Amino acid sequence: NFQIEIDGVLTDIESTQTLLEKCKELGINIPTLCHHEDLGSQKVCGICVIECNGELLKSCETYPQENMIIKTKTPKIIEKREKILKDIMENHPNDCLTCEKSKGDCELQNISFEYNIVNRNLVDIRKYEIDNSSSGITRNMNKCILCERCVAICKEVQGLGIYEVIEADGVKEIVIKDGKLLGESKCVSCGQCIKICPVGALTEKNSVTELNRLLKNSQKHIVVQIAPAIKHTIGEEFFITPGVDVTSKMVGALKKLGFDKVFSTDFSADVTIMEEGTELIERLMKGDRELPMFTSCCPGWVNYVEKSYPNFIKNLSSCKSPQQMFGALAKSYYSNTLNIPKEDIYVVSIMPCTAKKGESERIEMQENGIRDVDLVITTREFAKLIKMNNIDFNSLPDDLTYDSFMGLGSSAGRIFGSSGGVMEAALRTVSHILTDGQLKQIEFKTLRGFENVKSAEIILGERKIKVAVINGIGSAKKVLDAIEKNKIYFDFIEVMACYGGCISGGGAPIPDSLEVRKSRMKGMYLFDSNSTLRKSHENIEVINLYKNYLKEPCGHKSHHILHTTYSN
Ligand code: HC1
Ligand code: SF4
Ligand code: SF4
Repeated sequence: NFQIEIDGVLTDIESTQTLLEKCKELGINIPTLCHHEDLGSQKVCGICVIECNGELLKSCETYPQENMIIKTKTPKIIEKREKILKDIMENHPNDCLTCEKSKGDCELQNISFEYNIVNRNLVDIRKYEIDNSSSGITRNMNKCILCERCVAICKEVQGLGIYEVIEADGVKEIVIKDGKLLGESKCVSCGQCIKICPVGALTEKNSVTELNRLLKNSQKHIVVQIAPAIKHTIGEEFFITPGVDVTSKMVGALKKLGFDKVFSTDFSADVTIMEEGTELIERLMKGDRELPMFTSCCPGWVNYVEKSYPNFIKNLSSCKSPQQMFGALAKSYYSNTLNIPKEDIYVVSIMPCTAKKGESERIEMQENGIRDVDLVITTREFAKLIKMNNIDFNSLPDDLTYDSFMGLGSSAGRIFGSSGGVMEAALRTVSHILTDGQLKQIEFKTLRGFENVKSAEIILGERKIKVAVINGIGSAKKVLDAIEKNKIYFDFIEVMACYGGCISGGGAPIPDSLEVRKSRMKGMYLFDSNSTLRKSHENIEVINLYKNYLKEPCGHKSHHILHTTYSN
């Protein structure tokens, strides 16, 4: 360890700590455009310079030495940062007013504001075609500032490596490997690169403009479902602490926006548990289908299996995701019960996920041209919709609930949004069935949290089952390789493509640091521990669905409406 001087104050610093890390710890603001706490490798932008014994050094790659005297805001530093920002701005389009990352999510805009740098480009400097080939992501390389964060997160965290850096004649570019468009590549649409891109070069495909128009003009009966994670994250867009459940305000906003019915995906998550739990028991008992069974609710994960590990397609549960189950039930059960033709019903989803857009467009998720889910917006787009319509979110009432009869969800359905939650919800119901209600355990805490791979052995009546929960595509790859080589065995595996589960989805509010994600997860489990309805099979709206319509889980009608097939 060393003792060094930073801005005139003596401080202790570990030899392995960079000066950037130390300054952040001391609360000294050092701007960064390429460095990010989730990543390690890229050190390219240079804006984090500090003065060390009179010399300018990048703080992200400088480690302490004897007798260091550090200054963090001298005229020399400011001049260097201004120069870097001006160079970037000279090559940056001047369309901040319409940029998706405007209003706080663009780090370049925020830092430029702080350093009083104005983008004065009057000519159109665009040279790249905008890549709209992906169902979930728009890639506009005209805005790219070459920070390499997208390259790093996709390779280091997600284990995919869709992007690469190339350099020719001194010109650097970020491209998709093999010269492909994003939609043609093995990208799973997880959207993690969108959240980490400091500018508007990577954004979700915009569906909010279309939805806003529809809400004002359409004659259709428009129903909306809200994913579990939204309830604990949308508040952040309105300065509410991460994790706080803002269900009532959200319902209030959706009513004001003109939706005919406001429902919850927690309801169809409970239905998923009935179907997936039954499917698991069938696979375990009959032994005639492949184990392990994988959850199928995360479309990023399903995309990954289809594109990169097709041998495991047979292991995916045949259940549609809760989003799609909701849509399919809206166009059958709901349509029949209220006598509204399904052609006249328009289903909107609010999801924390960019891959959900593509899931809703799949050919398997429609019948005779009628889609289960008609349009998906992300959490960030939902916030935009509220702001576009001048709704004061914080002043909305605190006593509103969802409409019946597809609005009630158990807290098992709610915890779907956190890594480990789908597994825990399934175990609550599967254990009830297999032990005739004898196993009283509700909480499976070893399966919660941010560890890459969590596992447990659970005795259910006569049988011991081995389960695992996987956080992120990068970790899934390692487990799949080990299963293929017969090095490990599991009966049932939950996989979520995003680190922490849907609370960290590609459509979540920005920024979503680990600290923010932890608060979101905590909020979700707090809701669960305070709930009096903690098991999917005890949800009265689900019981009524089976009594009045489906008859039994995995029965004939369920198979037709709620189950699916995969392709490669
Ligand atoms: Fe999810 Fe799911 S939990 S996938 O994370 O199974 O997106 O929140 O809606 O469908 O319920 C997302 C969240 C969501 C589905 C459920
Ligand atoms: Fe990689 Fe996910 Fe971005 Fe696709 S969406 S490029 S898989 S990080
Ligand atoms: Fe950085 Fe975004 Fe460009 Fe990727 S696309 S290099 S994250 S600016």
